[in-house]
Amino acid sequence: MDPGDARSILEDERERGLALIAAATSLDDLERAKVALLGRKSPWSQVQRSLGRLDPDARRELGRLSNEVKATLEDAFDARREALEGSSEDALLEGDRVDVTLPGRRPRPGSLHPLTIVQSRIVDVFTRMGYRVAEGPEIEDEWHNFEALNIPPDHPARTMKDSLYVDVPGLLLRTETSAVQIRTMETQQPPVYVIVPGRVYRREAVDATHGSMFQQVEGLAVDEGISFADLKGTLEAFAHAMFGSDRRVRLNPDYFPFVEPGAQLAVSCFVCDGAGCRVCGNGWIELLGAGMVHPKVLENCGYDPERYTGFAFGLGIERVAMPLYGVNDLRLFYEGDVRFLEQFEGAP
Ligand code: 2NL
Repeated sequence: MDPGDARSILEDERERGLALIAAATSLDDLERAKVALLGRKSPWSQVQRSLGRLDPDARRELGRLSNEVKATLEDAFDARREALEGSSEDALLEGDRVDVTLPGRRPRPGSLHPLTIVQSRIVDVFTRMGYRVAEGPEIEDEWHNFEALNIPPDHPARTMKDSLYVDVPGLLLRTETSAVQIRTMETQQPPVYVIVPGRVYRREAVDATHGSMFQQVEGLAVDEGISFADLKGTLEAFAHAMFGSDRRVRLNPDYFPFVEPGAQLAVSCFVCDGAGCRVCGNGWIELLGAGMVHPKVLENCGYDPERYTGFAFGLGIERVAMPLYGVNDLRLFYEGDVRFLEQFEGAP
């Protein structure tokens, strides 16, 4: 290569290179410019390779120029890379920018589950009468769940068909919260006035009015001189507090092994006042089972049935909530559908 040509190529490349580097708008652009200017096939590399064939004076002079051009371009690359890196960071920051002046997105307020609302209303009615709240384990032994409640081993409620047993022999998911009242009586002397909310479990097919789990509130009063009239008066006061003071109540005979006598309490329908409608069917809403505590149950807990008497009752919260809110399918309470649940926002 002619030394004059080599010189002018190097000088051109310096100009072209500085312009190319300045025009690069991204780090990729810049990398491509570097290959074009100083890569193996670049004009600068061709001049570099031809230096060895020049005479010593020209080689020294052009060698110095070639190194100068390379150093100039590399400095320009480095400066441009720093500028581009800075601006890509700016772009990232810009993308993450938060406009603190925008109005906030208000989170949906949660609300109490309808069964929770009804449960606390029921419990409140009794705590205002002086009852204490008692709670206990959901996995029970056969003594507290059956034996102490006067449910003998051959009773149908005992079979696997109606109960859900766990893998430990003798333990099952409680079928009623009565076990908690048994535990209360075992550990304290009368007078006992307790209200017991909780989940109970049955081996039943799920349909509109039954589930394998339901929520119960049971009550127990044991003292000297408690009569069936106390049972009726207490439950009437409860019905009035839940459904309004115009309600009438009636007791029909019923059987539960842990009470004697046993009864079913119904309240006149608050929609049709006893005439019969969609909510109640025949004018009466069956609310709960109740009765005078069986003497054997008192005895099983170490109480003297000659001295103490008591009444007890048990209700499914769903049974109270359904007529109260006009819900006709129990499964709605357990599906977690927000369209159903949001209707109870702010419910009393
Ligand atoms: C119902 C009926 C009832 C009881 C529960 C009870 C508890 C003890 C002693 C005597 Cl420790 N009785 N509980 C009494 C009558 C009925 O429940 O249909 N529940 C959903």
